[in-house]
Amino acid sequence: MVTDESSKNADDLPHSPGPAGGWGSMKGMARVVVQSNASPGALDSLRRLNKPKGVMCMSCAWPKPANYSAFEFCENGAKATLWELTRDRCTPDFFAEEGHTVSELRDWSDHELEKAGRLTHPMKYDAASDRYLPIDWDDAFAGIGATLRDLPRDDVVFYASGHAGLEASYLYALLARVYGNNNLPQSSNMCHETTSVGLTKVIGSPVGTVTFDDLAQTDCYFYFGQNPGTNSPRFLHNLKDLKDRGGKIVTFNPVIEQGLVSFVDPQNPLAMLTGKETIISDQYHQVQSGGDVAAILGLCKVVVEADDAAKAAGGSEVIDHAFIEQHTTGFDDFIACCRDTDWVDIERASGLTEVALREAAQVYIEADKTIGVYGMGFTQHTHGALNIAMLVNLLLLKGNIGRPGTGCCPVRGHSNVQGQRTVGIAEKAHLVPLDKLKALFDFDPPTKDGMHVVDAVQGLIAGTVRGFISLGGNLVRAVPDQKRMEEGWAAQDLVVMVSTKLNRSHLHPGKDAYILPCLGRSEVDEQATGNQAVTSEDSFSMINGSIGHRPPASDHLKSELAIVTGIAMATLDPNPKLKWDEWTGDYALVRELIEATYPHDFRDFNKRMFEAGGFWRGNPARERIWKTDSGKAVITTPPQLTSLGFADKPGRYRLLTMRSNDQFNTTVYGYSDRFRGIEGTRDVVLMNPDDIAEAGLEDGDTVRLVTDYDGDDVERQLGGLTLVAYKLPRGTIAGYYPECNVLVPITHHDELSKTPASKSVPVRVERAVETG
Ligand SMILES: Nc1nc2c(c(=O)[nH]1)N[C@H]1C(S)=C(S)[C@@H](COP(=O)(O)OP(=O)(O)OC[C@H]3O[C@@H](n4cnc5c(=O)[nH]c(N)nc54)[C@H](O)[C@@H]3O)O[C@H]1N2
Ligand SMILES: Nc1nc2c(c(=O)[nH]1)N[C@H]1C(S)=C(S)[C@@H](COP(=O)(O)OP(=O)(O)OC[C@H]3O[C@@H](n4cnc5c(=O)[nH]c(N)nc54)[C@H](O)[C@@H]3O)O[C@H]1N2
Ligand SMILES: [Mo]
Repeated sequence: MVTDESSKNADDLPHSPGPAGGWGSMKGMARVVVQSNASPGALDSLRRLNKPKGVMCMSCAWPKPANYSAFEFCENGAKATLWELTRDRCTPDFFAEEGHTVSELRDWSDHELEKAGRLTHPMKYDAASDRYLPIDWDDAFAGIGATLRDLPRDDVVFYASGHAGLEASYLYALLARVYGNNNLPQSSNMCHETTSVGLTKVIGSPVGTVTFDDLAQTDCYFYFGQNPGTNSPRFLHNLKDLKDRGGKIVTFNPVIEQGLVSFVDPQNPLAMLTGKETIISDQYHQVQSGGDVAAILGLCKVVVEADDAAKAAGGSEVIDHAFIEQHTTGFDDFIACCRDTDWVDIERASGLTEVALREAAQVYIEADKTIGVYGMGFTQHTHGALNIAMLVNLLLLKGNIGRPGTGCCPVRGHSNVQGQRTVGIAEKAHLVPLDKLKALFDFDPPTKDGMHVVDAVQGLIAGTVRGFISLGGNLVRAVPDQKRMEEGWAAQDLVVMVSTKLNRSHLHPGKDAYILPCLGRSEVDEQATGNQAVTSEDSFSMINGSIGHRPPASDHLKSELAIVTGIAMATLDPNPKLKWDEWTGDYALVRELIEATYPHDFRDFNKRMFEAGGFWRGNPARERIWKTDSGKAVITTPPQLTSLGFADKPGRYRLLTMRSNDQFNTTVYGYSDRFRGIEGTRDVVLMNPDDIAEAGLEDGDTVRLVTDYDGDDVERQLGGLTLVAYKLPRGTIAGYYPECNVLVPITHHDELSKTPASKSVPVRVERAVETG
């Protein structure tokens, strides 16, 4: 149903949770200082966050400004840091305790598991006692190496969560290739792979085109499906800056996210004392899940009309025709589609009214410079790449890419997720300069494409994946079809997890299972040539060095890089060009290798790594050089009006899985989602009150969700959820990730990139069967 209710001026919105930032964020931080049992020196680490020669935050990938302020961190960056610097320890004694067999630990919540503290010793699973027992590093490496040498090369997967630095990541990818495969899936396969594939298709760049300078110069943000208040809070400062300059923000999101409503800068004493909040979104449009294709088509339709009218009246054009002519293909077909598509269809598919979309389009028409922002609300759909192509269409119409103050801004997740791809963690062989690797290291790199996360999970379910190395992350909990995947995971010959904290992926051990505990980024990484720095790449393609200062959580930890080289030396045949030992002693040597492999991106790497704000790797699309097949930016005519892969039918809802303000992915810090007013539990389903009434249910009922997927006959359900009446568009419901992962079918993914469509899962809502 389309009502004007779905679109609001910010002044009309409920402010009940209070603005993002402000005292709420101070309280949130204070609470986590207590909850995380942070070490006394942890606050010193916060002071150093995101500053040159300091620690680059281990939370999100939002860039670090060159002109940093005294406190260059946010509430959630602080939480991530303090969570890493906890005094709690998960020691061999923990694993030996009564009630701590692996089977028993499976009953613990994600929060309880990580709360056990930092892992301190390498551990190996012992099936006889169903416990992890301590093991020496040398024995662990030898055991892992022996099994890896026995396994068929194609059956082993080298997964990475986007956290480890560029140096460890480069060597990890090298290890996989010398071992003999390109099975290098990464967390971005569940995240911004849609960007890597979809954006490349239309503008020839796998990454965003904006930098901080653009944020400082823009007039306007069109903001889709990203939640800065929780997932990239430092962005709120840039949004506020724009508002202070009189710019406009227009938001499209099914959920009213507080960070996009209002913000009090916690670093501004006057604002804190007076509680003066900045209204962030001038317009907030509650598009239905999957409805952005139609919404953006509506915006473009208005732009085309306005351009026609201006031309007829002899006024100046709205569309930048000179740019379109010189730089794009597909324009004529697309504007024909804009003209031909009826408003009733746009309204039905978006859930927004023509009036609301006209109001939004007017802001776009009037702004000289616009930036388009998006996150998981775009990428995690069956036709997620189409969402991205539509946003690019909108931007291209007015030449809003490759001009100062404009561009396309995907907001990345993990702090080094983008960089790991840059330095070779890639399952697609053509993305890697294999000839350079061959010349540098004197081996024949495999040329066959490796597995994506979705392929790996399917391989695990089918029993064809037999060995799994995991550089960070918690894949068992992060992927779709978690229940089915657990069995396949446990049937493997070898599972090796390089981790800082205990998680669910440790609790389904294969025949041989190892937990290899590593240093966190905030800790001193002492090697033969002294304390080592590591580097990472943020959402704006800026490369930053990071140096840990805290004493390690245990004397038995190794760095991620040292663990990678330890496995390599125990597994691979000797080769004088592979100097694993030397590289471990001096990470600067690894940076030289990265520079030799990617000379254009990493020129003078060791010299430039501590430049304030980082050094820029460059992006041709920003210079209007389009590395597409046609050499031009592609304007896409949408073949359909939603990004959904299924039809609506009575009783079928679109479930979007979301993050709370108290988690980092599968790491659950606590149970307070204060921006959404949900406290004390994560077992909830949010639903529009009219939908609740129509389904014959009541607010507060206990319900279960049942997947209603046409693609297979597998039964998927999740019970014990409390129904919460919530202001959502009709037909769209929301629940938390990772709890809802059992409901997501592994084959339900973006058609181009295979990114799981976790923001539109077809489900039914059923009242829980009364027992007793
Ligand atoms: N504190 C904290 N920070 C994090 C993370 C964390 O878990 N906690 N995770 C990190 C990672 S790996 C990532 S990828 C990012 C994730 O950051 P985001 O990209 O913000 O991801 P989500 O929180 O999953 O949800 C995105 C938003 O999309 C909206 N949405 C859902 N469906 C649709 C739709 O169809 N259309 C539109 N327009 N909007 C929709 C949701 O309501 C939500 O506001 O954050 C990173 N930073
Ligand atoms: N339904 C649904 N599913 C989703 C999503 C969604 O929105 N909805 N989001 C997807 C997204 S965007 C992503 S990125 C994935 C995330 O998937 P992953 O990246 O695999 O998972 P994380 O939860 O980030 O990993 C947490 C674990 O990382 C380890 N860790 C923490 N710090 C370090 C470190 O410094 N080094 C090492 N080696 N290990 C460390 C800890 O042991 C911790 O338990 O999940 C995806 N799954
Ligand atoms: Mo992510």
